[in-house]
Amino acid sequence: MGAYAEFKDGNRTIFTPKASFTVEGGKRYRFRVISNALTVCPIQISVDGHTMTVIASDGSPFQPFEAESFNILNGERYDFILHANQTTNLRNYWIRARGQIMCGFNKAHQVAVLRYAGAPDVEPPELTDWDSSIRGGILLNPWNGASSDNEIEITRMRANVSDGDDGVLTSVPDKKFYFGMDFYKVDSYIVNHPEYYPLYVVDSTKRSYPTQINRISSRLPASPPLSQYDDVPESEYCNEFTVQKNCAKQWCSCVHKVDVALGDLVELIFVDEGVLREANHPIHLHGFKFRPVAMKKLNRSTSVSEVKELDKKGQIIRSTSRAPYKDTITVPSGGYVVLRFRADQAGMWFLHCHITSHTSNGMGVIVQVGDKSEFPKPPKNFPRCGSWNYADEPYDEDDDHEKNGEPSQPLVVQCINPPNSSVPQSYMSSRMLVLIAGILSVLISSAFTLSVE
Ligand SMILES: [Cu+2]
Repeated sequence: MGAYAEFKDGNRTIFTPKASFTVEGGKRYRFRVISNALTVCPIQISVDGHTMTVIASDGSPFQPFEAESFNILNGERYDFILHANQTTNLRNYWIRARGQIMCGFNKAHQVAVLRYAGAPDVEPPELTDWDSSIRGGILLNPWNGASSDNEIEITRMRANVSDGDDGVLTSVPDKKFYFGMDFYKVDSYIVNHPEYYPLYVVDSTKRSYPTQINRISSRLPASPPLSQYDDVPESEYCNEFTVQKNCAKQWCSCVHKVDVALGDLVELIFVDEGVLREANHPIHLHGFKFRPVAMKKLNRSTSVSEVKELDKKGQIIRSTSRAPYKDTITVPSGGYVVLRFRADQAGMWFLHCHITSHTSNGMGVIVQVGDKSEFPKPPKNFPRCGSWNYADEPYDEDDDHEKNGEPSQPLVVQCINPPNSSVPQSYMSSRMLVLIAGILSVLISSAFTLSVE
């Protein structure tokens, strides 16, 4: 896979071959790039000697935009047209992927070859190390908002279809949610234990703080709420309006959920408070394409109340036409992003940071759209899932559900222990991680695998 993966064959060292894309001079090629990065890892994509015409993101087209490079974050997809404009003195060029933030600590990078048909069969002469892979010029999608004229936020792209009359960009939202998020200095059961292994006993450089939204570490319910709505007690859910504790002082954990009516125009304002560390959280919404209508980094850190105040004063200017369609977007650290969508699909939709460990540690929220009577019905014999006590129901080989090749009754599998169980939260987290990682691995595939040289 990776050009830097090293194998030994006796005394010989073998590197895996580099990916190669052959083009004919004078033609245009569409490239589709997907990031399945797991950690905080915006990847800068560029092609030596060429610019890229970026035409779409997350499967939705926008007006073509010429750039020297773009950043792609976890779960995002970008489509660009490469004009193979070399027709004489043909040679080959590097296609580069350069990891940043946490991937920058180890200088993670990767290259592929843009091979011109008819060019000598040799690799490009330019260095391929991380430092040599910085590309200047116009950069699309800086992760902390634009800090120069060369940096262009994704919110500045323009959809290439007219807005229609759905009022998403122009009407007053029916529901508006502020989501403050960050790493927070609170003793959680996720990696610490307030009594046996509290946060303060860990060296300050090695602490792992819980990632939360509105100071809540979300957990997954014991049963899937879409297909088994009544199996999830209402008491498992909470949000900032219902939570009983002071979550700034005590760890708060529940199935984090907010409710909207079917057909509501919803506005989400994500604020990365940027308190403990500068990281970035690519936010992904299932079930809908949202319109990012505003994005700004305010300072090194900020707060929900500061952003609310700006909004009250009319200082958050929203796009009112042709905002692009996206389903994943990063939020500037110490800044905000404003997203709008029409909640026209009933169900339970997961909204979460696309960094795996952050999601499994609770940086997610369920958006319930509509009443359960409006939800689509699960198919007959759809597998069921829930808490299951082995002692209550020992396995009976004679009652094998695979008898005759068909399940005789809905399959019951154990998923996650209920909140009142004595099972430690860290155990629950690891199970959530497995579940979420499984979902993510189905949803996305890799375009580039980064390695450290
Ligand atoms: Cu995150």
